Amino acid sequence: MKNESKTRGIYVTKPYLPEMEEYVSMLSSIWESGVLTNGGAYHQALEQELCAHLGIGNLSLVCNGTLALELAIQALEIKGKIITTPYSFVATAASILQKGLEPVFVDIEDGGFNLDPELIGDALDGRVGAIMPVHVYGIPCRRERIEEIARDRGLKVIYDAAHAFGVELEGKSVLNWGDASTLSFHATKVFHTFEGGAVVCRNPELRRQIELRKNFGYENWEVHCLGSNAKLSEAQAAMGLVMLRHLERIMNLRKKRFELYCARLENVTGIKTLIIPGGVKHNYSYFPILVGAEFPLSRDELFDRFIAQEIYPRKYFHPAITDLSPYREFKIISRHKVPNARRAAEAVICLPLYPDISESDVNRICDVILQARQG
Ligand code: T4K
Repeated sequence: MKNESKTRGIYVTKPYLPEMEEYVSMLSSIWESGVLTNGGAYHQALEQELCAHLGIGNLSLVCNGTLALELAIQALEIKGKIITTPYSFVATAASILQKGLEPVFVDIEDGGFNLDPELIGDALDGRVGAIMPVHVYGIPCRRERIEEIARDRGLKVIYDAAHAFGVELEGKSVLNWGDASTLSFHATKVFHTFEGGAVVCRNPELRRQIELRKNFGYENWEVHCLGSNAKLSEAQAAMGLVMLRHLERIMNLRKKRFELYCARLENVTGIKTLIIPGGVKHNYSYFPILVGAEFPLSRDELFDRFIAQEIYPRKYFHPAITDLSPYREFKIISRHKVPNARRAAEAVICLPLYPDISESDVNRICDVILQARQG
């Protein structure tokens, strides 16, 4: 955000904000009670409402999606290496390193964005303790194959579900998969609490372990384990409760704009749009396009055309994590090559998508692409 003037233009996203009065009216009870954090009334209410809304059993709110990943690794007592994807936001791999473990990067599927389960076998050795796939852009991973491998080898599975709030497959939340799933409630996400996140799990004992670790390891004034401070405040939880009231509207608006992009860009030679697989209830979180060799401009030339018109999309996720300097310098990259991730990273542009982007702005963005196509 620092390089963008943020005064004019169309940005990749814009946080949904309710009427300020609606949010401010929530604050009076915080003032009255004097409880600002450490699991107050709003915090508890939000955890319950999210479980009901998402169709999940156990959820622990935390201060962001990165700490959610770190806490899940810690609470599941994973050691050694974690197999993950090079095609994600850097937080996915950083969480592994922050916990003193080694990421092992396995390529994504050819023609997709998620970790390719068929390549996991080549990366396995006795030091691998877990698999950390990402539901990139809210498209569910190939769960059955991933969890079959995990079962056979006794590995844990943590899904980085930062993009998958509200995503379902065949009517059931993907957040129920694996040992744990993590969410991000950052301002740029479909559902936000300014900053925030959560760990979702089926096992209530695992939730208890997350609860302990997000609060210094404390329970009943005793320290039971190593912990951190990863709590969500009452003011943030209040935002989440307000956001839940607006969620249906938010999703409908996103869907409309997503469908407008699809209608206008679906048949443009050289441009690939995101395909939502059958049976998936999506959340319309991102609108990535891939700029192919048949398009008259390179990805970067098209990107520059947008910038010239004060349209600020993003190249999520360029470069592949394996090409980021800290990850290169420390020689932590596995022997496995990641050509599909690199190809996607070189071709991707995420177009602006948020609830109140206007129809005319979406049309203007599509026109930039169509005009470039026509030469
Ligand atoms: N796993 C995955 C797969 C993730 O994608 C992420 C985060 C995580 C884990 C970690 O979750 P958190 O720890 O963040 O909860 C953004 C977000 O900061 C990050 O949450 C997100 N993924 C990532 C994909 O994108 P930036 O550096 O691109 O954000 P920024 O500040 O440049 O904002 C993008 C645009 O949004 C700006 O052009 C303007 C607009 N914006 C942004 C903010 C923060 C606003 O209008 N208002 C705002 O307050 O990383």
